[in-house]
Amino acid sequence: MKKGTLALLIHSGTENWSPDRWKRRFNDVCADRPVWVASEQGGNPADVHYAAVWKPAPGELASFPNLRVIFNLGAGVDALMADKTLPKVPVVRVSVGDLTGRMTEYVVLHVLMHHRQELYLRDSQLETRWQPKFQWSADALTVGVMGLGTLGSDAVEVLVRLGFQVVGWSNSPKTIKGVECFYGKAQLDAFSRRADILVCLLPLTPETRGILNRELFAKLNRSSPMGAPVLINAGRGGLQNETDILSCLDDGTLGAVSLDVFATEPLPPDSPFWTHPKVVLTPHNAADTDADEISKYVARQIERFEAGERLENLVDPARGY
Ligand code: NDP
Ligand code: OXD
Repeated sequence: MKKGTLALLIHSGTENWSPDRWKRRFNDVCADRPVWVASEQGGNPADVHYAAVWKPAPGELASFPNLRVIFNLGAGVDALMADKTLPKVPVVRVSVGDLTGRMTEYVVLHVLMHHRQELYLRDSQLETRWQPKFQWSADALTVGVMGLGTLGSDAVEVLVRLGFQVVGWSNSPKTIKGVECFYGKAQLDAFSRRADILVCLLPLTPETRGILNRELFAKLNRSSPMGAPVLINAGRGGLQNETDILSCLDDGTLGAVSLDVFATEPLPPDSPFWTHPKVVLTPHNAADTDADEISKYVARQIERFEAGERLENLVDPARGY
C-alpha cells in the first residue's frame, strides 16, 4: 500500500535549513515514503499525511485536507501556535539529546564568559594591558535559569557540577538536586532577587512575551562580585523588551548581556546591539537542529504513530508550548 506523503515546509534561509539537505536526509530515513518539498511543483496535497516544518507560512498547513501529524523541526513552537488556521492535529516538537547538549554548551559558554570576565580580558589584550582583576570562585555567583524543561533542566545540572549556586523558575513545582526551584508568577520576584546571572530558556507564549524587561532586571541581585547582573537569552526574541535592555545596559541596571535571539531576525544591520560594547551577540544558533538526528527522530515517531503507539513530546495548544 502507498504510504502517506511527508511534506517538508521549511522557511528560514540559513545554511542549516536548506530544504534540499533535509529532503536528502528524510529520503534516507523514511524508506518507501514519498517526501515532498513544498517549493517543488506537482504533488497532491490530499496525499500528505505528515508535515515536518520550520516556520511555515501562516495558512500553509491548512492546505492539506488529510494531515495527521505536524512535526515541528525545532523545540520552540511559537511560530506554529501563531497560525490561526493551524489544523487541529497533534503537534510534536523536538526534544532530543543532541539539541539539548548543544544548548547546554551555549549556556555554559556564556555563563563562564561573564563569570571569568572575558569581555574585560579581551579588551585588555587589545590594549596590551597586563592587569588581571580579582578572580572570584564559581560558588560566589548564583545563576538563575528561567525554564526548567528539556533544555533548562540539563543546563542546571552542568552549572551545579561547575560549582555555581543555581536557582530555577518554571510554571509548575520541580525538585532538582542542587537547585533551589521556584515556580509561578507569585515566586518570580523571590527567584529574581537571587540571580546574578539570569539565563532565559523559556518558550514564547502569551504569558511569557516581554517578561525580560526593566522591572525584572531591577530586581536581580545587585551585590554580586560582578558589580551588576547579566542577562543571557537563548529562548526567543519576543521574550525580551529590547529598548529596556539597551537602557538598562547604559544606566548600569545590567552589566552585560548575551543574546542569541531577537524580536526581528535576521537582526537589522543598523541595530545598536551589533556594536554595543556590553553585548555578546550570536545569530540564533545557540542550538542548531541537526538534520541527521532530527530526521531519524521524526521517522521513529511516524513509525510509532502508525503502529498505534503514543506520540512523544506533544505540544499542549492551550499552554502554547
Ligand atoms: P520545554 O517545553 O521543555 O520547557 C519549557 C519550560 O518553561 C518549562 O520548564 C516550563 O514550565 C517553563 N515555562 C513555560 N511557560 C512558563 C511560564 N509562564 N512561567 C514559568 N515557566 C514557564 O522547552 P525546551 O526546554 O525544550 O525549550 C525552551 C525554549 O528554548 C523553546 O521554546 C525555544 O523557544 C528555545 N530554543 C532556542 C534555541 C536556540 O537556538 N536559540 C534552540 C532550541 C530551543 P513547566 O516545566 O512547569 O511546564
Ligand atoms: C528551536 C530553535 O526552537 O532552534 O529549536 O530555535
